[in-house]
Amino acid sequence: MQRQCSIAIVSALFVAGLLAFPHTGRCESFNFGFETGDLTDWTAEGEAFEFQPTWGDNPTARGRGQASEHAGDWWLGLYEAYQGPEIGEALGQVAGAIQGDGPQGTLTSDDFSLIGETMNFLMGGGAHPWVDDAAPTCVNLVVNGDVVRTATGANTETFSRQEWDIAEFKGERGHLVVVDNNGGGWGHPNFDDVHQADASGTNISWDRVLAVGAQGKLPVTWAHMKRYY
Ligand SMILES: [Ca+2]
Ligand SMILES: [Ca+2]
Repeated sequence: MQRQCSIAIVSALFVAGLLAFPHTGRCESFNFGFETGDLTDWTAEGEAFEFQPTWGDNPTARGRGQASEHAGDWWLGLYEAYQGPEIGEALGQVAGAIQGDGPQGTLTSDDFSLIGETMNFLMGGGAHPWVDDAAPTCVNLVVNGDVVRTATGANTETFSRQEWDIAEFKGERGHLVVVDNNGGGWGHPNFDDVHQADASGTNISWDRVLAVGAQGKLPVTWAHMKRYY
């Protein structure tokens, strides 16, 4: 009887846990470096992302003299219009093809939990800041509807890694927005390979980030509940 009662209590707690943490238990990933070859986990508005992500060192392929130095095979390079030897060439694209600075738009990531001390990423392209430029090219971190961090390139196609201190947002949810509001000179951002890192500077796996539910707590799983059984 006692055992049946324990089972009933544990079952009730487990169901309650699932209801409280509806996003838990899923096998998720986040397209942090665009290595899916598409914009999975991101939502595009406008025309700027029609040919994204781009594949390989397309600036070198077009003779720009500024190697991209991206991570993996794929990255956001909003001047480019080459989606690689499979997807791109099936669409009639050739290596070195461009869309130029004209197109504009935004790309917004899915929400995720902020659990790190810092966030780091590869940033390139134009140096038009979110603040004080009517036509920004940048990447923003948005928390509770506010742009709390922002970064631009340095007017070069070549990536360099940048880092934000995000410790004060621990336990909050946020998302990234890649902004191209500029159709003129250096009117495009480049972006790739974003991570949160712990106090030692070690990147936190996205699997671990995604295991933290929308309420900012670790998910309740059957393994957790069995401790009470
Ligand atoms: Ca990449
Ligand atoms: Ca543009």
